[in-house]
Amino acid sequence: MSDAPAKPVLLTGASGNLGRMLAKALAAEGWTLRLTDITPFPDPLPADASFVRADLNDGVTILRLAEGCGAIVHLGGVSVERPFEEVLGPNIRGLYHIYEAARREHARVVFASSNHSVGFHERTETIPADTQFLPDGFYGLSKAYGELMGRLYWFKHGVESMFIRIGSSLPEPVNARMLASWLSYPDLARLVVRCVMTEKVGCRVVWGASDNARMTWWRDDERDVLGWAPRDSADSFAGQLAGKVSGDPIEERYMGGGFCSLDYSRGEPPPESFSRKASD
Ligand code: 15L
Repeated sequence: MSDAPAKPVLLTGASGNLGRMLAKALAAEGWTLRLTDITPFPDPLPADASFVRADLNDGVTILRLAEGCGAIVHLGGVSVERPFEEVLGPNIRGLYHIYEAARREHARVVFASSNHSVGFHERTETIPADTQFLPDGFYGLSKAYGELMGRLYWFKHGVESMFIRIGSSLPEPVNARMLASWLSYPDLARLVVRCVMTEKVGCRVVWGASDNARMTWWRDDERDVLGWAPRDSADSFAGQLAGKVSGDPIEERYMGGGFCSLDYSRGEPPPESFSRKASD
């Protein structure tokens, strides 16, 4: 795909599904990787990779792990909706540790943001990357916070960030929603490569979805700066998945799907979308 970066790359959340996939894919590109996670790395270590078990709450260890790195690919932290107290440590304080490390090392951050930072936008909308954050839970809120943290560090300290608002990155889409939101593993790996290897990026957002015909939700991001375009598509799964819907009106109404209906206690949903009528 491309040359390897001159300096090592720190990959957090390395033991998760996306971390394991990226560790393998980036190592195959000849990258020198420092892998970290709070749980042990379950696979054989790829060539030129090391692994250190660490908690994102532990700022001193994060600083040490980032020493000499040119980029931090940050997938670590809570990756699903959880109670606030569980999200707080890894996703809020932990993110501060990542950005402090990036500031000290003059490293770029590639942040695994999420569609759940904007999950309460309606599926009938087509939103640009600079849309309002409408998080659909504490997890989505932590991703919005992460993007704002990146902006703070860019404007105040010149730390570069690429925010990838990942849709649904799984080996295959598994329901009708993912016919829109799916991001294939190879498309994600190629995107991360471009996020690290592109010479100057500043601080930008890219929607993380494959070339899906149903992907009418997200537009106008900054992929052109990276020279990235998705190559895969969920379309061939449409026959088997188009009818795979939840029956839950909240889940099916909003982009964030099941994260929106989780712990939903509003009663009647607002009659109009937030973008059209903010006061509802
Ligand atoms: C995410 O951000 C989650 O990490 C993942 O578990 C999926 O639920 C995905 O979003 C999604 O929206 O499908």
